[in-house]
Amino acid sequence: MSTPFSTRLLSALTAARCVVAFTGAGMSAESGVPTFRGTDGIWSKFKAEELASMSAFMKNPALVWEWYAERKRVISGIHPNAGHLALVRMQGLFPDFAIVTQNIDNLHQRAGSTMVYELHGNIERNYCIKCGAPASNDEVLAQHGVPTCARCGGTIRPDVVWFGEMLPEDDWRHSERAMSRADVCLSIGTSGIVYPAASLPLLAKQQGAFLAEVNPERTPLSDVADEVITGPSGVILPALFDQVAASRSHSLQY
Ligand code: BV8
Ligand code: ZN
Repeated sequence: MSTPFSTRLLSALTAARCVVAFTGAGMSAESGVPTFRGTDGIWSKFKAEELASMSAFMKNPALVWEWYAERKRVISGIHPNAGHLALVRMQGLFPDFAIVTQNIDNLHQRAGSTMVYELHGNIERNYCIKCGAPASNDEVLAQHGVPTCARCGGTIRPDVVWFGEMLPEDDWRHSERAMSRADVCLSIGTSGIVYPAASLPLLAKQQGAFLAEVNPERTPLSDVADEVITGPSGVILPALFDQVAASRSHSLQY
């Protein structure tokens, strides 16, 4: 594919010490995971507050579990795509590289990325609301309806952040620090409307990072970004890796 990247982006990445990738559901679209707000988005069938909130869970735990069990089954049957793999290779190019993801699908880790901060939890983890005991997907999916804790009989929930819930403190702090020291922030496959996550690329930019967006559509972030790269991450990221790897090895020789 012809390079859609500006010299400004390529020189920022060639000179960069710290690069942070901020990813959303669009990162996994080419793996077959439906996004939240796109035309085929999951939310299009449901409204967020109907399912991804503690009040929805207390009101109708069976419906919420039906939705998560279905998503767990979808996610267990798919694989990281070329975009995930390109970010694994990018990690090897920079002395300081991190992924801050809103995704709960575990695909960055399955692709081989090791510096991953999960802002909204992980669908492969579950825990008992009463005693906090962790429960595996095998355990919860083996039970029909609302799974209960083997230790205390309490109700089990997915280990994800629901609307109105706090984000995990450690991951949040590490993400803020990474954004504050980033030379380049790549915002990939996110509509940028869920807060406080969506404030992170803005923080990076305020601290002086070059902010590039990878998305087939424009988002609220597009007007703030230094570079908007229009296209699917599974195609853009491998091409970007190739260009940056070549440019960085060239600059090391001279
Ligand atoms: C909190 C986990 C407070 C669960 C999720 C009004 C204004 C501002 C904020 C609020 C407000 N009202 C309420 C709030 C707060 C609320 C919020 O932001 N609501 C939004 C909807 C307005 N936030 C919260 O409640 C957060 N908590 O605020 O707590 C608090 C404070 C103190 C003390 C106690 C409490 C918690 C938010 C977390 C919710 N959990 N997920 C689950 O997944 O089941 S959010 C959910 O949305 C996912 O995590 C998802 O990642 C996230 C963001 O969506 P995106 O990832 O961006 O996905 P989306 O589909 O939207 O976009 C996909 C993009 O990809 C599109 O742009 C598309 O063009 C693009 N794309 C498509 N294909 C490709 C592609 N890109 C690249 N390549 C492709 N091939
Ligand atoms: Zn328990």
